[in-house]
Amino acid sequence: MNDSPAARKGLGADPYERRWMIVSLVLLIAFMVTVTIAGFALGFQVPGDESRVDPRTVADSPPWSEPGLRDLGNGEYVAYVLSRQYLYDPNTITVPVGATVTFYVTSTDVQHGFKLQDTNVNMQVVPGEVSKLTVEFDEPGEYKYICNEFCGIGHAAMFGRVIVEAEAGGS
Ligand SMILES: [Cu+2]
Repeated sequence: MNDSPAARKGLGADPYERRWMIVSLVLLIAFMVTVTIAGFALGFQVPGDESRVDPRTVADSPPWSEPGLRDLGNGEYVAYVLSRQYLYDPNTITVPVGATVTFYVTSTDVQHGFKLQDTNVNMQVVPGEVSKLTVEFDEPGEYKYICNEFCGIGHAAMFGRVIVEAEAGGS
C-alpha cells in the first residue's frame, strides 16, 4: 500500500496501472495512425461500397449477364465475376503480363469470398453488393482465386484462376 501524495498524483492511479493506461493510449493512437495511413495514403478500400445490385436479377442484367473480361486498352481490363454456390463465372481469366485488372465481384445467392492468391486481394462477396479491387499483374503465372467464406457443402471446390501470360516474343 502506498497512499503517499507522491504516489497518488496523476490520475490517482497506482503507478503500475497508470503505465498500462499509457501503453493502451499509445497503442490506440498507433492504430488510428495506421488505419488513417492505410485508408487515405495507401488506398486500402472496404469492399462493397462500389454499388448495390439485386441478387435475384443481377445475373440477367448487364454487365453481369455476360460476366468475364473486358479489354479497355492500354493494358487496362475489368473483370465481372459472378459468385454462386459453388462456382465462379468465369472460372478462368487470361491476361497478358503487366495487365491492370479491376475485379467487380458479386453473389447471386449467399455470402462468398474472393481471395486472389499471391496478391493482397481478399474480399467478402456479399449478395446485393459489388466488391471491387484493382490488381496489377507484373509476374506471369497462375493465380488462383478461392472462396474463403464458408458457403455450403461444395465450398471447398469453389475456385477459379487468373492466367497471366508472358509477353509473346519477350525475353
Ligand atoms: Cu465458399
